[in-house]
Amino acid sequence: MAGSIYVLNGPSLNLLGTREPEIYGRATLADVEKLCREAGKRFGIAVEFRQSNHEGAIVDWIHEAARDKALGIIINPAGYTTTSVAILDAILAVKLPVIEVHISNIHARESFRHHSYVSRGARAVICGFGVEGYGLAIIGLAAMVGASVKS
Ligand code: CA2
Repeated sequence: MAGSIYVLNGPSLNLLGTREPEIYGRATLADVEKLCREAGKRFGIAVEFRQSNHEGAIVDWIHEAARDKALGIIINPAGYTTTSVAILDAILAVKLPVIEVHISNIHARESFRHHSYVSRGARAVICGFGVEGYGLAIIGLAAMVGASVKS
């Protein structure tokens, strides 16, 4: 493998596919993990896939990604998007390329979902593509770090 990327998921995303399917679809987090591993494999990139309901755990994993010399981070901060200076500070500290992903189109939803602290530290933001956004983020991150499709 050419290297690894961390895919980090915030609070309640462990419930994906079991609640509010009209907003988030029917795919489970296990389906998203599979999608990410398959997308990474096309570029020879290994995927560290994590989910936590705790802000500090996500901060620790951002630090871990840097220690492990990961190629970059894809993060769906979920509810921490609009509150977490701590996650933003961790992203700014590690200097890895970060792509922020949201399953739903946060800009077409309640106004409190529109402002993201995380976006200030992200190289790109993807929202509204459903769980396919994770695959698109991996393609985008691979392009950013110069990884090409393996034959
Ligand atoms: O659209 C997204 O991916 C969000 O990051 C999801 C967050 C929400 O707070 C953001 O505004 C947008 C909510 C994640 C909660 O996950 C659930 C998944 C399935 C059912 C219920 C909650």
